[in-house]
Amino acid sequence: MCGIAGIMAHEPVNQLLFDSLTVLQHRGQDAAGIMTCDQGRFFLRKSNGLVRDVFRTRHMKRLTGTMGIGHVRYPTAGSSSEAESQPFYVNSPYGIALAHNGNLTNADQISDALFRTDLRHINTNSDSEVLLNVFAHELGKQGMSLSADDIFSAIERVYQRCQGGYVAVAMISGYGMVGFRDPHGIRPIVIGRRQTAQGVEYMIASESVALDVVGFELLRDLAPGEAVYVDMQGQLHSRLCAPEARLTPCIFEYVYLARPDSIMDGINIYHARMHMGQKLAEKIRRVMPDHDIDVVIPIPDTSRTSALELAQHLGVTYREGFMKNRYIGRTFIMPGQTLRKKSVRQKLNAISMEFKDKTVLLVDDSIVRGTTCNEIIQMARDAGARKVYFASAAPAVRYPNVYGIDMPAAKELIAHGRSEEEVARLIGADWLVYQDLDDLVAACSELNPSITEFDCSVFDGRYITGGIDAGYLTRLEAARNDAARAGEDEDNAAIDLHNDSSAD
Ligand code: PIN
Repeated sequence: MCGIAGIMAHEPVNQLLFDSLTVLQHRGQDAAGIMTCDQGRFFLRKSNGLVRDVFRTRHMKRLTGTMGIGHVRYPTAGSSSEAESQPFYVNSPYGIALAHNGNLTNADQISDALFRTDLRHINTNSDSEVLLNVFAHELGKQGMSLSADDIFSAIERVYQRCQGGYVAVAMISGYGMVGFRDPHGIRPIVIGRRQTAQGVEYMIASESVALDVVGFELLRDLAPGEAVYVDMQGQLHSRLCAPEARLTPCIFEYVYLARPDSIMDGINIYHARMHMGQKLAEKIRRVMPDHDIDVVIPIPDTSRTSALELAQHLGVTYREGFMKNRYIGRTFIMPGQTLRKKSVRQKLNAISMEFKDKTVLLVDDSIVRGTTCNEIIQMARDAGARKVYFASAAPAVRYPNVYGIDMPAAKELIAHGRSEEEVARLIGADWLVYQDLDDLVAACSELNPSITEFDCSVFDGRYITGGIDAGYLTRLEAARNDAARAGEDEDNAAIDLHNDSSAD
């Protein structure tokens, strides 16, 4: 999972991009980058680390220009080296920079064809570099100067060649800014505008919160298979570039990935999470009508919204039983299982009086590997709980994600091939309740009934794009294991071109 932003303005965009990447930081904390364009020249700063650490004043000063794109990364497939942080750049044709979120499921085949047929060299393991080179190659076929139609024709062919879930924002030197979204609309992307004294300005971003913080108003989500182009005069062009496009957004964005104050494909994330809590309460009433729950306690932060609604609908007290050290990163987002395990007790501490002699229902947004909830349940018992029940606002995560979320090998998912009772036993809960998938879908689609289908592959193993077989999943798993190893070895960087990586 990554975050992207692009701005075409009448004023310098460096600070605007910095601010929008900071508010997208939850989408990736591994690396950050900004590339701006000033009078046809590109300026780049990217490095491993948080936004606030990657960009120092001297880097910001060099990022001049009124057009720019930015990226925050969590590595999925590929390595976590600095050279593979984004944006990426190619110098032909025109000079193109691109920032990408998602995963191309046929990157290996494309990479091969790019080398053999298109005579393009890919210098990293990143599918984002593949996407950029396909885009560049297809643009190159359009001839000497580019019209909006030329750009859209190139993107039509990008959609034909690239499978998977992906969104991208790109800059073409001398021509403007482009945004596009895969024909299934799996990953999110929005466009916004701002009226200034000098004219209209446009911004493209992963989530609407990024528009909010820099004063852009949300125009809409990009449609699946759509492309938008803002030319150098600030004119917005758009076209549907995939004939068979159909919106099936990733449902996990609503469960956990997106910020609650974002609106994604017309669905308010906060509201969707409230609905998840209501539906879960209804299920608990159904399956355990004589429950003995004394108190509902959320596992901060994401689950608070659904836990509060759940408690209210169940008529049970809601209490904050865990305090979180806000200066520690999110557990889910840290690479490396050992690190993940170790950080739970550093991150959360129990308020004993809320647990003592009580039957508690702990609520989390999801159970992925099951390692943190295992620790947390033990903490609840140590704090004196009589019984510990556990509720997951999402159904059991049983299958890997291939569309850009770090949900690794099936065997690492605690619910893969296991019944709910087995999971309950493994995490040490006295009782476990998962959200039903139909209820999760309803919790979201009730807020935008025009969406009839979501990508629910992590729950049901149905990969909406097709083309995913056991062989692909095995290769992805191997790539992720390599990535984890590479992450531990910071010195493995490939030749890092064009980057202002001057020491801090
Ligand atoms: C944590 C959100 N959420 C907590 C992410 C843990 C799965 N995990 C997914 C639960 S926060 S595990 O709100 O951002 O702090 O099952 O893999 O152990």
